[in-house]
Amino acid sequence: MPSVLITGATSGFGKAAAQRFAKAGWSLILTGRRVERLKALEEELSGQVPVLTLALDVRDSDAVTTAISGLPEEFLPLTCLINNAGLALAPEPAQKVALEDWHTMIDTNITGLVNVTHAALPLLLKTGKGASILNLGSVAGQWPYPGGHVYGASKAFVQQFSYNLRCDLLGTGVRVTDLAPGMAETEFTLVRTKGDQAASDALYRGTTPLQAEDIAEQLYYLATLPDHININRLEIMTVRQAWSAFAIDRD
Ligand code: NDP
Ligand code: 8X3
Repeated sequence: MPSVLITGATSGFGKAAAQRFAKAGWSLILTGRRVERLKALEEELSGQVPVLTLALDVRDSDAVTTAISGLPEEFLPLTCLINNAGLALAPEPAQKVALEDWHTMIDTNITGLVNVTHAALPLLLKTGKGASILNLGSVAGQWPYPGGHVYGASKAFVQQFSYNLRCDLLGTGVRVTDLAPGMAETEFTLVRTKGDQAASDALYRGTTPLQAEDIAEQLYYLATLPDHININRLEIMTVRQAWSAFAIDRD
């Protein structure tokens, strides 16, 4: 039975991915900080497949290394790592943002992602052919927009780190993909606005954002491609989102 390790499984894409992979019979290793949500997901899915929940902050490299290097045999070989845990904060212009918010994004989206990757790599290499690392990037990693500052830059890191990993993993059979979604309705905007439900609802109102299940379907597709295929980057948007014109400062 293949197994998948999903970071940030307590909400949004991670939770939907857990449900999608469970439907296909994969063993699940689910992580996140909110223990009650992990337990609820375990209760929901453990009737279908083996589920291991690990309460983990991806920023804590010692905890990450200990947890992943100590995975029980029942959950090995590890076939897929989904580096999904991440967040945006502070939608205000850069000059108005608290430094702490920038640090939190860097610590989670960059340091957390490399912590988990470093810990899981030996297991994925052992699996070899058919194994995958699926990194959640974002359209914000390639396309700048006001208020994107460190969030977009952290997702640009995810893209380049994914590509560079591909170079080093050449010949091992391990695939790496930067999956870059556009606007998707999850708790993402609630987190970004520090709990402003009205702002979150307003962003998604009157349009058709991607849903978490849409991204889970892409993750499952990427993880189950024939083992000689590597999709390097997959950018996906709702048809109701597109780029906009350059902004111009005028007198
Ligand atoms: P959610 O806020 O719904 O989910 C984020 C998940 O990340 C939660 O499960 C949360 O779990 C986890 N997480 C956050 N910080 C940490 C941490 N320090 N340690 C461990 N887990 C953490 O957002 P999405 O599902 O939308 O986002 C998932 C990923 O997709 C993120 O990387 C995001 O940047 C990216 N993305 C989102 C888009 C969108 O529009 N929604 C578009 C493009 C990319 P907990 O709080 O329990 O720790
Ligand atoms: C989240 C999508 O458009 O808010 O990564 O940057 S967007």
